[in-house]
Amino acid sequence: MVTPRVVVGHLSPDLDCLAAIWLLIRFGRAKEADLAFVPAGRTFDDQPVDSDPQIVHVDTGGGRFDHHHTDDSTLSAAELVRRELRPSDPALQRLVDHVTRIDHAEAGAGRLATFFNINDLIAGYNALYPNRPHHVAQAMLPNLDAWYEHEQRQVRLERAFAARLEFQTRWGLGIAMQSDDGGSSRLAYSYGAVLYAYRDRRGYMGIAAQRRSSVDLTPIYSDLMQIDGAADWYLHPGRRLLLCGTPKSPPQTLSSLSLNELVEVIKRR
Ligand SMILES: [Mn+2]
Repeated sequence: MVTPRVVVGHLSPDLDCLAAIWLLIRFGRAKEADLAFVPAGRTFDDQPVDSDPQIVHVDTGGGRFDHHHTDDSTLSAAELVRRELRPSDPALQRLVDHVTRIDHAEAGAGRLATFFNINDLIAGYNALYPNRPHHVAQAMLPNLDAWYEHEQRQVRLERAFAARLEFQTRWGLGIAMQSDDGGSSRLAYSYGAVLYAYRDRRGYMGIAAQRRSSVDLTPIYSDLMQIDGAADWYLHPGRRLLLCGTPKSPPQTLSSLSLNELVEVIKRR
């Protein structure tokens, strides 16, 4: 793909349009390109779409990166750009998959109306800057960077989860995992664990139990005070969370236990 000179989206840009722009800027050498916004469906200066390879349209104009010629729910502008620029990046695939699903849900019944979500954020930017879609795009670029970072982390966590340790506790299945990013409650609980333990690259450790379980980590906390008393173990008042170091509260003293040793402590109870 040639270096774009102008990237063209539609007025009041939505998530799909913004994600496609972000992909071109981040992975498609469009960092220096001008952004332009036209009424949805139209083209830059009403020229035939894709007639100038340096003018790239996304989510409008009916060209190579517009999906409105089809009702294929696996397609979006962002997906078309992703396939062109970076077809085998698993984190990007996850991000764009969400974008595509959100794009089609919005066009359909609007089933996303639960908690405040990324569409609401974009709607807020479009309400703040109704005549300045460039502002909306500039505001959303770092959000998409952060989302991509998050998806890269999820991919790493899934890889680490594949090397998990499983063990039995008196409450049910326990899972232990060690990774740069620590553990993932979402992965552990969806796999059926009642409790999981983790250790991250900084040596932060923790044990967490499902909210609806009857797990009480108080005895394990007492044991840890005996054998690892110098470390900053903290038992949450709910008694289903036992932590030694979190990004919110870095510990003064890390645990001296390995993850396996922590699992042995858990198994004894
Ligand atoms: Mn779209």
